[in-house]
Amino acid sequence: MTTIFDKILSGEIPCDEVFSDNKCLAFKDITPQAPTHILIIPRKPIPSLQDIKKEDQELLGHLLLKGTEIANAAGLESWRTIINTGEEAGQTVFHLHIHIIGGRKLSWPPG
Ligand code: IU
Repeated sequence: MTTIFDKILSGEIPCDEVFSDNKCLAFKDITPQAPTHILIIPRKPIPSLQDIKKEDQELLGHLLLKGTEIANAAGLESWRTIINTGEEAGQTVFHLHIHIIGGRKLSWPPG
């Protein structure tokens, strides 16, 4: 199924790009929940963490490593890394994405 993130990856829909390589794209969330709110998405169209395979292990590690690099480049000392999985957990776009959220005090537990 094609999602809006596929259209962002193809360039059909613009984004505020933060980082890009041959495995992933990072861009600013269109509805930021904090001063820094960046999404990291794989170029591979994996719908959610429910769908990951053993073969995706290296890609997932790559996304997390890039998340830390991107958070550091944004000047964050603290941040939250979130992957909503499934509708009840708040997933609205079914193309795997990692939220990097920071720049303000974050409360716990999440809603
Ligand atoms: P979620 O984990 O599936 O709820 O996150 C989807 C995010 O994608 C959410 O934070 C939206 O604001 C964000 N987003 C976006 O950045 N650009 C878009 O065109 C759309 C959603 I649609």
